[in-house]
Amino acid sequence: MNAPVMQGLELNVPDYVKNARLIAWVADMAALCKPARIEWSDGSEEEYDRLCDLMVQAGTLKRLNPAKRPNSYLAWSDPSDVARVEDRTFICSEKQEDAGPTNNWMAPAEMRATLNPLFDGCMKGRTMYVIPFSMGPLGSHIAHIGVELSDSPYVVVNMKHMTRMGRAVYDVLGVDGEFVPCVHTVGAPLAQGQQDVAWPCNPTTKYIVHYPETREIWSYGSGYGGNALLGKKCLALRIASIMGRDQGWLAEHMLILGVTSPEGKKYHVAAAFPSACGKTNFAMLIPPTALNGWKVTTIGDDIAWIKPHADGKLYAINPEAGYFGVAPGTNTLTNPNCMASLNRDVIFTNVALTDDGDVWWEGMGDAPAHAIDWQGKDWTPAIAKETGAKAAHPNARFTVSAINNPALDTAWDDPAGVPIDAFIFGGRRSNTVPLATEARTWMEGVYMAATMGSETTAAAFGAQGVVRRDPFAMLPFCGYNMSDYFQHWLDMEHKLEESGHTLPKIFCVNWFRKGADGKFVWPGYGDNMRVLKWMIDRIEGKVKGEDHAFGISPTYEEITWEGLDFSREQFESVTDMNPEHWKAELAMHTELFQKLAYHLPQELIDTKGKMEARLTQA
Ligand code: SAT
Ligand code: MN
Repeated sequence: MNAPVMQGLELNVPDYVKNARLIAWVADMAALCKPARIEWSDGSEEEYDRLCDLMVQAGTLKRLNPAKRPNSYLAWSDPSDVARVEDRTFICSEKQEDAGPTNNWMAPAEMRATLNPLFDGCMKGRTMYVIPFSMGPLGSHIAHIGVELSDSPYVVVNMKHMTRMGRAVYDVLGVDGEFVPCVHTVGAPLAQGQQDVAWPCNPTTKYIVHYPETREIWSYGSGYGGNALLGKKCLALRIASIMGRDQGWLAEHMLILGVTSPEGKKYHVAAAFPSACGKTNFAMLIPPTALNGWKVTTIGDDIAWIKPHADGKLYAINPEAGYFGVAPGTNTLTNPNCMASLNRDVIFTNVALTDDGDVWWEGMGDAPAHAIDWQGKDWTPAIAKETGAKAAHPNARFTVSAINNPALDTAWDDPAGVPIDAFIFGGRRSNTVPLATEARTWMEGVYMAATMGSETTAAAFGAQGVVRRDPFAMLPFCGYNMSDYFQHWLDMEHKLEESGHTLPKIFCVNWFRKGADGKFVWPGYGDNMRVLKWMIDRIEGKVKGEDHAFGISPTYEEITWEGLDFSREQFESVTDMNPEHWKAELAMHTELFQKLAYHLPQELIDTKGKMEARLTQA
């Protein structure tokens, strides 16, 4: 391909890039964004090292002590740019009803008229990187390709961990293959000779925009996480949920686990939890020694794409290739596999720098006597005590490739995916919701997921202990009207049954019930294997459980207690159905349903009616 030249800017298309639509789009976007140069990212180690060196020189990254954390870096973001910005995230469908009441909406023409002037010249003085990536194993029939244009080298190196990124994607894309175009800018053009800052971003203007009809993503003003790594929440959830609706599959905010029994039989579960519910811990769970012989392996920690297959099963892949996880609270007790994953080849963002060139965060273990906090200030335990200053930002992250995880499932990269035996939904609830409940029907399972709530933690939302409804843990990630999404899940049952599919069982869990003393009753972490085992016993028809208004829960005798001192009374306190609490709970479901009234499936209202009737009988 000859390199077209525009305004003195070389497009520099490598000869292995043959997709005409891609080249034309890059040319259009370059003409709009006016970068100083264009680089076609090849995803090589050489490129990764070169960009990291560049960012070390620019002050964006600090190289950590190679004796402590080989090949690892630390980034400190601008204090105004530390998390996804839900209130700046938009679904720009033609009709507002199609975005639904849970999404911010603007008409596409109006949004384009807003964004065009912002993007005009937005990359001046910077490099535009062309980042090709596959969400899912390269060439998998479940996978999809995206190409992100970004003026952030931090995005390039993060995308290398988080996706299958680089040259090989072009072979799959070919001459006329489809891709989702994703444009990202930090929104901080550089004037001639202007000195750059360590973390460029736009402190006042941010837009994370999705166009469902044309399947495009435009992101302006932030360099952080899901605002900037557009393969993750933007493509793999918001845009993919729309593709799933149109094409008959599911894009879900779910981790995927392999669970192998002592007899060597393997099961796969996909589980959805809102933020701050220990999703990464569950994805890397180590069973207690007493449950000898059970093994848990990770396929994915955050997102699942699930498609029906001709053999009658639902197959899931993890569209990602790495983990962008929350660091604070992670330690060798809560998640030893995760800590082992972080030994080398990691990009840390917004954790503290210790005096010996390593990292530290709250909840990692013994505090260092001195560190530099995520804002570059001196930090000591005494300062923390006096001022409350955090060494690490509560949303501080690590970016690491999945291959670093010692518990990685051998099938994690299998293009065919893994067959799903059960779905699990769970929130953080100090009361009301039992430890584990099986839905008697698909319908009941959809109801559980649709009405799922979770108590907010101070870190995430300011107020603590308020129940926030988070249907399917998809509240900020569903790219279309939430009630239509419920309908899509309900329709799946009939479609799958008609085509001879076996439906996975659906369970609801709650690890977070508190006792009268305000403390968690259930030990959680590795002991959650006891609940997983009960679910598998249910799948195998080995146990009956106990039927109640919400579904079927385990009896005390049905849980394996070896190696854990957990009394019948304690078990009661994490499983009982308090009628007063459930009355309040159903009132909150009513409120949610009122909010989601447009297109809300009547079956959900009927299911609620049945639960109410049963609760008043009891
Ligand atoms: O920043 S991400 O969207 O990647 C993670 C999250 O906020 O859930
Ligand atoms: Mn997530």
